[in-house]
Amino acid sequence: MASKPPAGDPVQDAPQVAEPQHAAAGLPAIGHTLRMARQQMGVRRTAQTLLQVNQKDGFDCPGCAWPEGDKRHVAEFCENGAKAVAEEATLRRVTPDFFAAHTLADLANRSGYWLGQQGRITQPMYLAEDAERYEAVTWDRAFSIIAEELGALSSPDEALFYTSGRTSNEAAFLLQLFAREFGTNNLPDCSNMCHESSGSALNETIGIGKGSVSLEDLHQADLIIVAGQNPGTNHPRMLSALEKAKGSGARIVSVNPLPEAGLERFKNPQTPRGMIKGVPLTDLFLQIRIGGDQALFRLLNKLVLETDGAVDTDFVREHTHGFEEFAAAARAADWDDTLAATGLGREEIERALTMVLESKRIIVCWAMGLTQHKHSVATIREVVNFLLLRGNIGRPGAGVCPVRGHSNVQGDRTMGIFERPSQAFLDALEREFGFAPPRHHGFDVVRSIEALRDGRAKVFFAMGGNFVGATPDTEVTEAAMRKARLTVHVSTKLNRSHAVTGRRALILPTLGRTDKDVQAGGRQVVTVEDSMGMVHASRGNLPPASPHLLSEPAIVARMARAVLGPASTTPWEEFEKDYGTIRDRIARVVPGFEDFNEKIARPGGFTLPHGPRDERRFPTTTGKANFTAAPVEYPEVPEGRLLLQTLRSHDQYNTTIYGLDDRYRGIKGGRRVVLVHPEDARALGLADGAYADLVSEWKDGVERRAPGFRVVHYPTARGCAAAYYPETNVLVPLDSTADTSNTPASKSVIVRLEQSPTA
Ligand SMILES: Nc1nc2c(c(=O)[nH]1)N[C@H]1C(S)=C(S)[C@@H](COP(=O)(O)OP(=O)(O)OC[C@H]3O[C@@H](n4cnc5c(=O)[nH]c(N)nc54)[C@H](O)[C@@H]3O)O[C@H]1N2
Ligand SMILES: Nc1nc2c(c(=O)[nH]1)N[C@H]1C(S)=C(S)[C@@H](COP(=O)(O)OP(=O)(O)OC[C@H]3O[C@@H](n4cnc5c(=O)[nH]c(N)nc54)[C@H](O)[C@@H]3O)O[C@H]1N2
Ligand SMILES: [Mo]
Repeated sequence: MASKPPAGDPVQDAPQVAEPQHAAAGLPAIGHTLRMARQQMGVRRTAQTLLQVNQKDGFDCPGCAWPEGDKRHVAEFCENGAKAVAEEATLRRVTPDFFAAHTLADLANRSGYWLGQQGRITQPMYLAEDAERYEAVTWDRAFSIIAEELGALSSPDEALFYTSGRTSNEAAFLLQLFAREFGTNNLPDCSNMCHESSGSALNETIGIGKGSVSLEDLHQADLIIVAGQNPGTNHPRMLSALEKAKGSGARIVSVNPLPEAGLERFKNPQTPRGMIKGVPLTDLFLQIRIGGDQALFRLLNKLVLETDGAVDTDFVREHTHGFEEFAAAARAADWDDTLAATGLGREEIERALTMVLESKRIIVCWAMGLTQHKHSVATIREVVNFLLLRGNIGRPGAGVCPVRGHSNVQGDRTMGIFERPSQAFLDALEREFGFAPPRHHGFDVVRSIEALRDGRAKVFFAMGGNFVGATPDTEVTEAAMRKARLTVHVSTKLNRSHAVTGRRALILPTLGRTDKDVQAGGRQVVTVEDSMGMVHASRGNLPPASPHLLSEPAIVARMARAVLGPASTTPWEEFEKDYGTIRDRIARVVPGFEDFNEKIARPGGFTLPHGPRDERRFPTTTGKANFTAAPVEYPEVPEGRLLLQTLRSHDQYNTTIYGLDDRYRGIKGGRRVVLVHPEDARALGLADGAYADLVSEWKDGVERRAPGFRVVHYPTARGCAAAYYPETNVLVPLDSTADTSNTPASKSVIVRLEQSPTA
């Protein structure tokens, strides 16, 4: 299997390489922001939108899920947030004329970058069976096509309802309600590929799958460990919080195979001093081998256990379970094994230990560098062990901080977008809506692809996202998708999933965060939940991209009426008219949302309850915080092979490509690059500037190949390599997933590099 860059693309991928940078943000970031925003939106709209981002009466930034502080700056956005806004608020349009001019084959031959650059989709479009192109369709006809195909299934479990994490709470609640009334728990979501490992590990150990810290906690911490995360690109506003923490005396340890510019030094564009000089953020950089984190935390735990007075014995006695078994496993940790697993030196680990022992309040932040490996759940459990040992949970300045991706991915899960809902949630739905929801588990993302591949699923519906672009094993996934009878995408902009479709396909264009949402009941607001469990309102203020768009809640409500018919007693029409009526139901179904409508009327919203954070109450099966004692694992890489992580450049939002540069890493004008340590590259006979095919090796013996990557000699950890997603998703085998969470292991792919003549 080989995946080539699309041939029909006018944009040339020709990377130029300079030295990586050592600081993030500052003046150049502002210049980039405004230039890109003006290109997409023009001068007036740029001013109109950017000043509304993350303000208390404005809209929630469709970028990342990092929270807003209480005192907001007039420009409460970052370079990459502004790019996300500009992408959505663009003045470019994809009209029916566009689809008349571009056949499906043509679209399938374009890059994701090109597709995204065409602009906002303006009308519902339909691809009939065997048709060469999409044609405009009315909304009524679109819903009747969905009703026809769903009605023809032999079981509701042959339908899949995917959600990406930009969807509002209101739309997410309606979608899961509709799916369950229709009869299935097949509600895969982007979280399955993202923080599922965090949710799995945290649910089991502390009883709630969410982070336990607030922004205030970060500001008060003595030590912040940032592991497997690149905030300078993916959560730029987090740098301000780290800067503030440092100002109050915190120290920062970065654990990463790559030296990431944002963690080295931050130039805060909101302060004059910051803009010029910047502040160094990282005190200790542990350049770990990919997948070495569990071993690192296990050894630190052993060393803490062996230090007199280092363990918070009161906390351990009163609030935890399983200490003895864990301590026995930790005491068995071995220096040599750890040094081999991590690639670190003994002195570095000892320095980290000293910092840990000197710190009363510790926070560990992490993202995809910890969640996308085979042993991710065990790794995050070890992080929890580490925090529990010294009582670093449920008190100020301490705790777990999984930093979420999509702006409402956490909220979507709270609203019930989950293929394995709790019985308590289903009971509450049943009580409130008077139907019997299905009780058996549904399919997650990987199982959905398998079901499509094996003909067990036939209709695929997506509330946002780019399923075929974001999922692993691109060729397998695309073939699976093409077997579907109907694929439906509720989207703002074009992407690969509109070009690789089932036998029939629909594109349903929708309002984005920045668009004004007016329904029969007046102007609507929606709500979102950030990475720290704060729920607040979001109000778009721009005239919608086209008069034909429907909001996400309206689309679900109308689909539900067309599919379920008069048999459904759910007031779908009311819901569409006035989202306040949806929130009234959420208030009665989801704990923590009592008086929802009143609470979001307050500026800044409200914080959801969190047992471990608020009162050291751990709603686990043991009623305590659980220590765990999994065997230590780390990837073993055969001779002559490298361990590849697939990650984000500075100019993309997941599969949405903003541009071809990765400024902080010194890459310009191209994305097909592979970053390799100079000595590893030399050992493989690959000069800087040589071209190579990336070939993944997996136990099924199938060859997965991504051709034509420019080799860049780069200071990554030894034995490791890095290349961008989604170009490399073709290399990630569908069944290479994390234990328990089933998240694709897209940060540990064993590859060989085969020299190729050129790009
Ligand atoms: N601008 C922008 N913002 C975004 C996104 C975007 O694409 N663009 N995506 C959003 C989403 S959905 C998400 S989930 C987040 C993603 O945010 P991140 O997780 O920061 O994103 P990645 O680029 O996947 O970076 C993973 C980081 O982990 C490191 N890493 C890889 N493997 C390991 C390992 O084994 N151990 C350790 N310690 N580190 C490792 C990598 O070097 C890299 O620094 O960002 C969100 N925000
Ligand atoms: N190899 C590899 N694969 C990965 C990852 C990785 O690190 N490596 N990361 C994984 C992670 S963390 C994630 S979260 C997933 C992301 O997976 P997805 O969330 O499915 O992908 P996105 O690229 O974020 O989706 C972009 C599309 O969303 C649509 N969209 C944007 N805004 C809106 C809106 O307001 N409403 C609607 N209805 N649609 C909208 C647009 O049409 C746009 O093209 O990818 C995963 N895949
Ligand atoms: Mo994500």
